[in-house]
Formats: sequence, C-alpha cells, structure tokens
Amino acid sequence: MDMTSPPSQASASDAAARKAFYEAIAAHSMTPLWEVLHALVPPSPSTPCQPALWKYADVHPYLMQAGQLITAEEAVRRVLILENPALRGQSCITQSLYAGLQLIMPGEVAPSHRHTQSALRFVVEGHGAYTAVDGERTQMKPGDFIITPSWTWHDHGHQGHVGSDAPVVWLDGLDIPMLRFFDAGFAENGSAKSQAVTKPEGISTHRYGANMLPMRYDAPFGQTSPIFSYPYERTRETLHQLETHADIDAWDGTKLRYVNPATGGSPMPTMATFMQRLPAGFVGKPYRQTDGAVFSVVEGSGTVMLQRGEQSWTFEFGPRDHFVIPSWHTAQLRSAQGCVLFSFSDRPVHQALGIHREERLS
Ligand code: GTQ
Repeated sequence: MDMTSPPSQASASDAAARKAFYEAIAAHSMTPLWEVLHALVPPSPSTPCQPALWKYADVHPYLMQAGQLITAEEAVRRVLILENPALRGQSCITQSLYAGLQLIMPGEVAPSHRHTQSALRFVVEGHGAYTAVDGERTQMKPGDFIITPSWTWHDHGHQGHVGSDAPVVWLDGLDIPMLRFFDAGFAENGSAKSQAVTKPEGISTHRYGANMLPMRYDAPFGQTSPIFSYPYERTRETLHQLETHADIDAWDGTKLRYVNPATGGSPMPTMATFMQRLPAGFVGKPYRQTDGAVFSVVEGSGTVMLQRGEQSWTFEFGPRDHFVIPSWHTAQLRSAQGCVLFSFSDRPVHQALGIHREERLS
C-alpha cells in the first residue's frame, strides 16, 4: 500500500467490524495507525499555519491603548501577541515560534525575570529604552537586534522623556512554543525590579564583537552568542555597501545572517535571524523552505506573493509591518522602491536535526 494514501474502501460488514474494534481498543487508550498514517507522514509539509500580515497602522493604535490600560510593571511584559489566525489561542505565530510587540513608556520598568525560553528583540520604533542582560545594559534603537539568552536575568526600562520618540516598541521573538512542546519551561522572578548594573555599557561588544575573542573563551551564554546587541547602524551600512558593490541574489536580494562570532552558527540555538535589502525594482524568484519565518519591515516597501497548493496571498508591506511565511509556502519578494527586511525562523533546529530543506525555483 502507498504509505501516504488512506486505506482502501472496506465492505460494509468490514467497516462495521473495524468500527467496533476501534471502539474496543479506544477504551484502552489505543488507536489504529492505518487510519492516520497518511496525515502523520505527509508527502510534503502540511502546516496548519496561515500566511498573515499585520499592518502597523492597524496595530499601533491598539498598542497605544494597551499603554493606557495597564502599566508595564503590572503587565510584567506589556505585549500584544501576534497570533497566527489559524492557531488562535495558542500564543504562537508558527507552530514553533512566538512573536509579539512590546511597548514601554518613559519612566516604566518591565521587571527582572529569567526563563529557559530564548528571546530576541527587534526594535521597531522609538528612542530612550534599554534592555539589561546579566548586569549589562544596552540602548535600544530602531533596527537593532538584541538577544536575551536562555536563563539570563533581564529587565527592560525607559529613561527617556515624554514626546514623539517616547513610546518604544519592539518585536519579541521567542521559542516559547518549542519549549512548551518539550515541556522544558522554567522561570523565576528577580528579587529587585531592575537588576544591578555591574558592567559598563558596550563591554560585550568590545570583548566579543571586534572579530576577536578572549584567549580563554568562556562562552558566557553557552551556545548563545556572547554579543547581545547587533546595532542597525552597522547592519545598514554593510547591506548598503554590498548592494552597491556586490552581486545581488535573484531570490533574496542582499541577505545576511546574524552569527554567533564564537561559532559561526546562529545567534541562538533555536532561532536564526536575518537582514536583507531588496534594491529598487527588485522582482525576486520564488523559493520555499521548511522553516516558517517572521518578518519585520525596517525601511521601504514591497510585496510578498505566497502560494501553497491552490491558495495564494499577496501582501503589500511598508515600514514596521509584520508578516509570516509558513513552512513550505512558495514566496516571492518584490520591491519597486527598495526595502530592508529583518526576519527570524527556527532554521537552526531544522539544521541540527538534518531536516532543513530549501528549494529555489525559477
Ligand atoms: O521580555 O521577557 O513577549 O518573557 C514574552 C515573554 C517577552 C520578555 C515576551 C517574555 C518576554
């Protein structure tokens, strides 16, 4: 029998006998494989996730309303979760990834805690906020990519003044659903609201971010990158220079992956992060990959066309919009005026398991 097709049609008496049999074994917490095998081992990934787009113009007023309704301290983390429309109630944007938009206002503190889930912060707008990890603070500026390694104390705060730059919003990307799947979540609250600052700001960049490492590298965060802020200033300039002076990939434009400088691998064991620039007039070729990816639009505008089976989607995106491309959906990026896109996915886990697949179509 073809392993991927359901069992062939049974006669009425066979069907009745089987149904009675299924009911008998159900009482013993058993079920027949042959009724579900085709769905368990599908011929190609059949994700329940849907492509989705969150326009910042729609999201922003609700974030500001959340700012009126509850303080960062009371909420602990004042975040609006971006839930995949096909997975409502599960707090996830793909089956393995969580995404949310976090708001912090001047004078507020999001109190110190730690958890086994790894987090990334991608700053969407505003100035004056900081995040602290393991005794070191870093300022959060739009486009910065910042890491909170698993099981490190972290708190966020805002020391800026009331004004148009005051609300600071960032994208939180966490491996919450993955840790839930493994039942490996632990968390603790800190004893102080804000952890003590024990290190000068920027020290981790000096120690680990100059293409050099300490002689006896101590891997302060295990497999996670020892650099905790990757500032946009540097990323932006690099992409600009590459777009001007190097070949542009027909699928991705100019796309770079962020690395743990000590290993060359992804910054976090569970999540890979990327930044790409599409030149003006870019019409990308279609591709699909097993790792579902979440995008945050940094600058410019464009279109992503998605297709899976008979279904297709077209999203027009602009600055601070967010969208998700689920596993094995064919995607094609276009940009008339040029744009910069941040994205993250669970690719390192696929790679560790040897199951990552990518197809670049023409
Ligand atoms: O900032 O620590 O969006 O613990 C979800 C869970 C943010 C955080 C989230 C968290 C955090």
